[in-house]
Amino acid sequence: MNMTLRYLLAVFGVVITVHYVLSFTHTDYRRATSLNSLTSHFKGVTPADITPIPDRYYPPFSNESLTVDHRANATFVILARNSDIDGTVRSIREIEDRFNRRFRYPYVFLNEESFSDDFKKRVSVLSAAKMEFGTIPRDHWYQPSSIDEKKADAGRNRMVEQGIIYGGSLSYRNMCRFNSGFFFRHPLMEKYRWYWRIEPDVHFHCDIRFDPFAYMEENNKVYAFTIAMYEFEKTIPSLWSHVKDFIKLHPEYLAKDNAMRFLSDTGGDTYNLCHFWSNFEIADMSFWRGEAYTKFFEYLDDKGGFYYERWGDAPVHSIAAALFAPASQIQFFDQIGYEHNPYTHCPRNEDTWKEEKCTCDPKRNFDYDGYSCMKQSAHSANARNA
Ligand SMILES: Nc1nc2c(ncn2[C@@H]2O[C@H](COP(=O)(O)OP(=O)(O)O)[C@@H](O)[C@H]2O)c(=O)[nH]1
Ligand SMILES: [Mg+2]
Repeated sequence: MNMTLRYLLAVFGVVITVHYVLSFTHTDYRRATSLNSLTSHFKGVTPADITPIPDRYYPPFSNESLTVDHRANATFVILARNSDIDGTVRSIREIEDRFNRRFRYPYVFLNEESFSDDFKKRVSVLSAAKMEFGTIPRDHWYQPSSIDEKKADAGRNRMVEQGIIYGGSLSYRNMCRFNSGFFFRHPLMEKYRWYWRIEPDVHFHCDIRFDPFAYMEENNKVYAFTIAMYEFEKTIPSLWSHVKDFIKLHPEYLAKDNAMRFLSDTGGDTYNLCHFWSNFEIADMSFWRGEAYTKFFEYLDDKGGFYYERWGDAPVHSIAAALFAPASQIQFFDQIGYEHNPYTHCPRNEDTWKEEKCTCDPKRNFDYDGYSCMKQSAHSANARNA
């Protein structure tokens, strides 16, 4: 073997050794150089990019106890009825096991009626974190007197005839309006900036060893999702025209580099029905409490569509996040395996799926479903320079 060849082999050997040592000792490095993340840069715009979470968001733990002191000003929020107790217990058990036994973020439970002693007792044994139970002020929940009840009743009947899910339900409409415009104004929520919305009977399929709140705060994110899909058009027939009117009235609220392309395939003329599935949300309440969203919600509420039609909090939140925040502030968390019947987001990154001991089947990941809006969400989530 001549000298040059020997020299080249020696250099090659050193590079390979360093690569393996770094892969073994540095999670960040392994993620950044794994085939999955290298190829993802060449996949074009579908589906949404996966941003690796740097190691510093994975705090070390000893004996499962909290060893970090930079927790965000954040809480879980769970809207539930007393009759939702069994599903609520199951959801909390899972988020505790997968995440919160390490982080101990507090919980706020909200209900338009007072929570029963049995409800409080059964959830309180599940976590060492603080739990608070709030009753929702009447005017934050019930149909306002400004709504024409005859028209609302006719709207409900029409939707029942059309076979629309929850079409005839008044309580569902109260819930959607509350989640759109009021949960972040509840006195128990006022002291917090960040929230993670959880519903009864959802599933967290993977360990979540990083702190999504800290990640979002430090990376200037506003809204995070795991599942994006199409809305039933018949529940929001007039919503988009009101959105367009509002934008004409208040063009100053449109963010530069917003995610209109997630919402519209026609430059804003028509709504493509894509929205983030809001039963999972991690977000910054200062966005909802800010001027743009406050005016937006008041404008929509005044149109009465929460009752005359059946506007969901998912399209309302999603449209606002996509238009009033830059696309780079919307975060897709591939790392969080999440299920709300009937759909599951299972991490696409195989390293995550393995390391976080996921129970979901990657083959049944909703991201790849024709009904998913992941294609469009590539336009909104995780700008590469974030
Ligand atoms: N307190 C209360 N919570 C409700 C009511 N209706 C729905 N919820 C809660 O609102 C959330 C969404 O309701 P859900 O029935 O899961 O709607 P879906 O996910 O759209 O099918 C869940 O957290 C429910 O527990 C209600 O009338 N009162
Ligand atoms: Mg639900």
